[in-house]
Amino acid sequence: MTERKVSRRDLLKAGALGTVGLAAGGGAASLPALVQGDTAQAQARGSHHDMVTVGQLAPGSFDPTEFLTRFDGGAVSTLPGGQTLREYDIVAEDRELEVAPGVFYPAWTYNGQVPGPTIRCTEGDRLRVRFTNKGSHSHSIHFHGVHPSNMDGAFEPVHPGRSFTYEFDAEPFGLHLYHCHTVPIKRHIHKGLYGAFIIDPKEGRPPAKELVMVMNGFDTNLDGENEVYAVNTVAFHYQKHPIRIRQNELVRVYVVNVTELDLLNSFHLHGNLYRLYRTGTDLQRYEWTDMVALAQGERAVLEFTYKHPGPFMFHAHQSEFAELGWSGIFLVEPPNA
Ligand SMILES: [Cu+2]
Repeated sequence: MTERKVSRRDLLKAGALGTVGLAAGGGAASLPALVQGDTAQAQARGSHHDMVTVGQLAPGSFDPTEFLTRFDGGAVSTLPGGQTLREYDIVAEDRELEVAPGVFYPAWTYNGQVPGPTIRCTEGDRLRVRFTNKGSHSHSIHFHGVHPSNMDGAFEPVHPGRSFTYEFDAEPFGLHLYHCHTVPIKRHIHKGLYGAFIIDPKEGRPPAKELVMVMNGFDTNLDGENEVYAVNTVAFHYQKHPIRIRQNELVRVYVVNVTELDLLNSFHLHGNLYRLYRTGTDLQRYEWTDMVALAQGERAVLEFTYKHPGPFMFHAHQSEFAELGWSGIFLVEPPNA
């Protein structure tokens, strides 16, 4: 596969065009044509009311739309005594990712994807995670949450060709994450070894359309700063492929920030406010806002319903991140549409 190095400035230009907005009153039908890479051409063609993005990924690439709603409950059985057992197989392997059309990143992955699978269970379940390292470097899995020291993944790197089984009870309920904890950690996380880890409360949460968004970034030219920002890896994916939701439908977004090389990331919603449940560990107390800033490792459960139909943006409120790919659209459709 060819690797095209893209400077921060090149993508910034493409991205800025990508975020100038939608035609007034536009729905999915009026989402404008895509322009392949060439920003001069885009500028010539685009009026201020066109949304322009930068081409398509190769067929068969990781699909962020599918990832949004794909939860992995593992292989479920019941232990003597009645406790639910969930078993997972997680394999670390090196794989090249297409993080924007024509822009490739040599990633380290869990199960061949970045983010890794969204692990989901209920508080009190027993988790058994068989980790096999088929990558080129030593790795581990460090889960956030409560568990014994020897299951923490911090002190015993799993060398290439070796495996290790992590086993612990899932607690407390909330939105957590998992990631490699092998030194240098900055490199191992930035390379792509992370995923969301949801522990549901025993009583559950109210029914909703549920979405997982992992905020990440990629230093594609190895200059020590990110050239590409996204939720779920692919720059501008949800701007090109808006997330369809219903007017008055309850939407719950599990947002995890794993962005490396920047101190903060953020989530801003247009035309609405959300209930912000930090770490998802409290079902009662929330903040009513349209903006949250999260450091690496911080996460939050966001809940909202849209009063008005139409396209609404969501994006990092670091404008630079938004212009480099971390920008998307909710397309709110009337209930009878
Ligand atoms: Cu690692």
